[in-house]
Amino acid sequence: MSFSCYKVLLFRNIFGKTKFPRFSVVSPRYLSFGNQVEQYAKDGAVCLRGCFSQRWVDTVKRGIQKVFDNPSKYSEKIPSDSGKGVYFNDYLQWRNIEEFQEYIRDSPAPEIATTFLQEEEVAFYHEHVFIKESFNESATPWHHDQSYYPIDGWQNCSIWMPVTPVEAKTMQFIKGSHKWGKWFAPRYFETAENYNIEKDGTERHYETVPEINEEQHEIVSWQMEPGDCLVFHMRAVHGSYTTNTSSTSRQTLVTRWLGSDATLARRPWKTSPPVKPSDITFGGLVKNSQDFPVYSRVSKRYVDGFQ
Ligand SMILES: O=C(O)CCC(=O)C(=O)O
Repeated sequence: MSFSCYKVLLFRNIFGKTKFPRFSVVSPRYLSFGNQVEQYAKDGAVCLRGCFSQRWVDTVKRGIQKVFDNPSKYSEKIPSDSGKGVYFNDYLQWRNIEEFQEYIRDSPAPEIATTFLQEEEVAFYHEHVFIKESFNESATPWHHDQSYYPIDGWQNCSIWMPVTPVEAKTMQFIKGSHKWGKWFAPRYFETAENYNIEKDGTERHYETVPEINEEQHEIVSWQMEPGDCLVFHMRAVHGSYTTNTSSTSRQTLVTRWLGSDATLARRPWKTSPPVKPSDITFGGLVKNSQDFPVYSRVSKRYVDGFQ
């Protein structure tokens, strides 16, 4: 565990759990990750070691189990060709899952997001659960995330936090791909096909993700333990073509965070998640919507909270 992360956990442990609802008054004051903030800006993805204590691993694991036992209408269970296990994902359940609310509010996650985005405030966008059962070989096709979302703007990140050990080459990133200046069409995880353009009229051109290979691209990935996390940009190209060869399911909670320039954007397809805030118009700043809790690094709490 890095010294900086240790300080965060110590601070949390002294004060323990804060009461829900509404705002946490307890936050890490000394979060610093040395040159990893610059590395994130340059590479678009970093792995942070030991940032989440066992409390958060256990809390999130309970929440993930609840989601798996009671999936939403948005959930997907992708079978593998060999019939071994499923590749499950679901999102937008955080308002129903108190463990996720606790994690979003009281864990180091919002402070990590503000630190890596170098922002005073971040809006919590949504959460996403991924479970890849043992020996499932379903691929996560190379993609970047932002074109799935009705969100424009550069200041954003996802925090991918596994609650089980993760084998090397699981989540693979192409270094610096967030800065390619390209937008790629979203792809269905089940078929790897691009989303269909349903309504055009947007000025942006969305390309098909090119063939990715180690000769032409610098690919990074990390073996991880529960409590480690990845922070990655929503334009960073990533994927996974490896089978989960471990005897346990790989289980991850991803939280998505937006900074000061995030605006509501039109996409020529049904976005994923397929919901938009009703209180801002296209081009409007996301942080002005009541739908997204806003965390302040200055106040060390959510200043525009959970409803
Ligand atoms: O965890 C996975 O299997 C895929 C995650 C992913 O692609 C994402 O969080 O954007």
